[in-house]
Amino acid sequence: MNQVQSSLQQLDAVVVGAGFAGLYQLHTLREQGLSVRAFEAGSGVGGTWYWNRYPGARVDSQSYIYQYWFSDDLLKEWNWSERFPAREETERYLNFVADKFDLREDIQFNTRVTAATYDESTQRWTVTTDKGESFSAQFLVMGTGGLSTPMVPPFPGHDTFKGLTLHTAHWPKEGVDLKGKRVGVIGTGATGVQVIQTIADQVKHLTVFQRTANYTIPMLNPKYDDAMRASLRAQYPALKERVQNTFAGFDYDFGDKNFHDLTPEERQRTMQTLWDDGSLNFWIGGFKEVFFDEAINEEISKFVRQRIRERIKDPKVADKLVPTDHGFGTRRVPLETLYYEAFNRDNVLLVDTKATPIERMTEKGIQTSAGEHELDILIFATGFDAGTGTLTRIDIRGRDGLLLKDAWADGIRTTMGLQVHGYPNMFMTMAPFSPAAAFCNVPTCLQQQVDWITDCIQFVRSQGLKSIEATAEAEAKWVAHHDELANLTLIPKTKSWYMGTNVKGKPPRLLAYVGGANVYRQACDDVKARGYEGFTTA
Ligand code: NA7
Repeated sequence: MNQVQSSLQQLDAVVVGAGFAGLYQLHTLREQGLSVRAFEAGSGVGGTWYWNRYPGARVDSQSYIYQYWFSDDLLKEWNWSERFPAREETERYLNFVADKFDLREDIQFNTRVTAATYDESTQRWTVTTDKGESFSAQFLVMGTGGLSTPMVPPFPGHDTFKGLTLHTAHWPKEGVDLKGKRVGVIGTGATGVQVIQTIADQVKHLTVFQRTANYTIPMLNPKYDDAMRASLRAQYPALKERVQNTFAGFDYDFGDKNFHDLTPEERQRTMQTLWDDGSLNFWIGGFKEVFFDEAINEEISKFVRQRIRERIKDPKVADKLVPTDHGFGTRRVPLETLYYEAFNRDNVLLVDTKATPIERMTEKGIQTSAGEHELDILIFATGFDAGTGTLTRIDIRGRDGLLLKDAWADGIRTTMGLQVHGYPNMFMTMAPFSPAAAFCNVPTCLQQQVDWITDCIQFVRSQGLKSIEATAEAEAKWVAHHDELANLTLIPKTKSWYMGTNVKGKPPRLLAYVGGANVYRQACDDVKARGYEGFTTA
């Protein structure tokens, strides 16, 4: 160990982030007897559910599968109150987990990791924080989340606006009083939908700036009573198994249903049944052809368009809200509750920013090509630099000082989203080219990744080794496999954060592995079973 490193605090592992992945990773590594410290930029645990405090924030996965499976006690003790819990409940759950397993004592809050440098001579990472501290760790796990770097469009005149601007992911803890205010919302993705439907009847006037209309599914969100909870609890062992064996880590799956085998009547009936489930079942438990076959996708899209149109009073408004420029399911499908009814209100105005683009922000509000919209508050529901954004904003330097941002400049590469060649002993969760990056019920895929990382670290230590690293060959093979599958789907034909096209200058590339969470898990298990095939150890 060199002099500089030996003067640093020595740890076995550093975990970055205290959301779903970070909390579990801290727990599993500690259970193995490692000295671990987690760093979290927020003042509390929860990750996404800590930061995104905007009105109406809610989970689009059913609570009974949006949870940890590792502790029977936890499964017994935690009571979900409804099918799709609000942000506050999910944050409470993650706090409950942190308390139950005494995780806080090893989490340093209000601390952002700014740099991590690999030292080849010691085979250790030096991790630096914004508090000016540095730590030396053998292993580094980035639990930094896939949607944690918010994006605000660089509209000219931003600073001239005299009102309040807010990004949904940086919502103040103390809340914002929107009553009696003229509010603008830019963005109609999953976040915008939740904000708009929640605040429409609270504000004096709401102006929604929509660039792309989205397909949505109405959420069915019953409250749970003790009987319902008991019934779900009885299913937990089966559900724990089930979610690991489906395409997207949910309890529902495509199964054997083939759209082309059905008569038109059967198609309509099946679609209606899936629709009535009030969940993402219609999308990722429906027909797999939705991702591959343009004609079938169009038929399914038509069904959804009709369901949307019939709820909107003004046909001109409906023309704007009904998506026509892309196929259903090729971007994230939000669940909604009375979203379209919000646009039937007199105090809500929809502005189509493709027809009348936003030109600039002014002192009073937003100037589009058709005129000025005066606002007191402007909410940016404008999304994130997904997948890579958070990792490339940290000064991560692997072998030969190569900055991760530069390593990815000519194209993203990862080995199963878990490692990058040239960055030994560094692991990632929710990173590009794994299903966790987008096509998964996030806790299912994060637990699988954390378990794999934990086993891998255990393997290195038990063999008396110091490092493990994906080979360039294995990485190239995985990337080629990822790209091949991605290009078989319709997803690359549509602009979305899935493709990185929401970030200026980001080369279009499907971020998430589309082979299925089940297939991915098997691939990860196979690597492990073959003694970490495709990885070199030292
Ligand atoms: P998304 O899904 O990336 O949505 C961002 C929205 O903001 C989307 O409607 C964008 O329109 C819109 N946007 C972004 N920049 C602009 C500009 N310059 N002008 C007008 N409109 C703009 O982010 P979310 O936060 O809703 O959701 C992210 C994920 O979090 C979600 O998928 C869930 O998995 C949880 P566009 O569609 O690009 O035309």
